[in-house]
Amino acid sequence: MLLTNLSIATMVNGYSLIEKGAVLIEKGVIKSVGPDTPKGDAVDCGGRLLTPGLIDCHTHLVYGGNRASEFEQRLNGATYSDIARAGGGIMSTVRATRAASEAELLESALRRLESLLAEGVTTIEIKSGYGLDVETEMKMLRVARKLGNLRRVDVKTTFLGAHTFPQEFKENHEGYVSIVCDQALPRIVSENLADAVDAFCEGIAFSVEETKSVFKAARAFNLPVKLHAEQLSNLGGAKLASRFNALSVDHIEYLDEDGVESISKSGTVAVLLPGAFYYLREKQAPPVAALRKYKVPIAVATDLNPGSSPVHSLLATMNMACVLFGLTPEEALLGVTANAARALGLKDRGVLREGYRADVVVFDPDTVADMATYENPKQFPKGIDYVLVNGTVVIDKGQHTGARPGKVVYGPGKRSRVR
Ligand code: DI6
Ligand code: FE
Repeated sequence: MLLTNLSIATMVNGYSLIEKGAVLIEKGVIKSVGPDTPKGDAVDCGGRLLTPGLIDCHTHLVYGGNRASEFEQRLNGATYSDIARAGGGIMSTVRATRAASEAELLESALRRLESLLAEGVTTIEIKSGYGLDVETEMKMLRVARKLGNLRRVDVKTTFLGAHTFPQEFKENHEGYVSIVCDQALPRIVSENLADAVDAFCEGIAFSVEETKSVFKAARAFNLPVKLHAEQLSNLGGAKLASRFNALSVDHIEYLDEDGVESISKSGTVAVLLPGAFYYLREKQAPPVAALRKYKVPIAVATDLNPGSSPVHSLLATMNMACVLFGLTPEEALLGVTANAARALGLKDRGVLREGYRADVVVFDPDTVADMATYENPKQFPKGIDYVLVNGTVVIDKGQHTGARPGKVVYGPGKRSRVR
């Protein structure tokens, strides 16, 4: 397949654009990217923008219940931490997720996933962390894996058993850390349910020492680690993460320059989550100037979750990263492509270059600034003309093609059917 007459954001060595380019795809892989050379058998893309498939590298897409009442409580003066300490917050979603069947979790997660896919997301990371017991954590991870079989999207899963301490272990932290490390993790590894391990290092969740135990256990199983760090306060989680060569530290509103310097040395990606900053009405923005100064790769993700970021749009999130954190549109695009791939440890995608996966998006907006402006797109859905995943066309002229793995039928006039 040859796509021609394109403006190509290759993202090779940072943001770079080929003004009039073409890309050749063969067997799911990019064969060549370069200047346009007119040929008969090509798809003329009318000068549109071609980017790597978008990567949402931090989500909590699988969960039960809803937390709208907490949004209301915060608007009446309660803080996110107050609500968590009173047994709401993450624990409220834990109760709903434990009560939900696997089929129910799958159904609700699919709806959220669809809205991301319609924007050109081709790889998504999904965390557990609303089970906080072995069975429910595994249930969440199985659902996440299944989503990748039901739709043309590559799903990477992350075990977040260390999201917070469940009610029954409030007074016995050691006991819960042991469940995470000695019971949940070995079973999750033996069933190949997780690609990485994450923790929430915060006053209302895991201390630095407790996080360290989880990281040690993860590394013993050869799983890479990531960390929710410095979201509400500066505990030094990012520094710990850098000592474990973490793939990423996420949120980092309260990260100081010292912390930025340490993650710059370990090659750890800074994942910014403007949806949570926006939704929780936070005041302290992440240290973007220091991240630039130390050349830390910056990624941007939705953090899609019911409590702090019920945001189902990666394009809107790019816009928030620009408006709230001052990223340029080019930085925002890097954040959902090349740097997002890095935050997941993926070396075969995120840039358009020979030998890489043919995950690409042709946008109706013609420039990166158009994308980040999030202006009303001309095409349905969401300004996407074409999406290719691994070389297979999954959106064609804005419409799903019905190219689905497995037994799910989806397309114009058809209802999706989940098995
Ligand atoms: N920080 C977050 O933004 C998510 N987890 C975390 O540690 C959301 C957690 C929630 O409120 O459900
Ligand atoms: Fe999160």
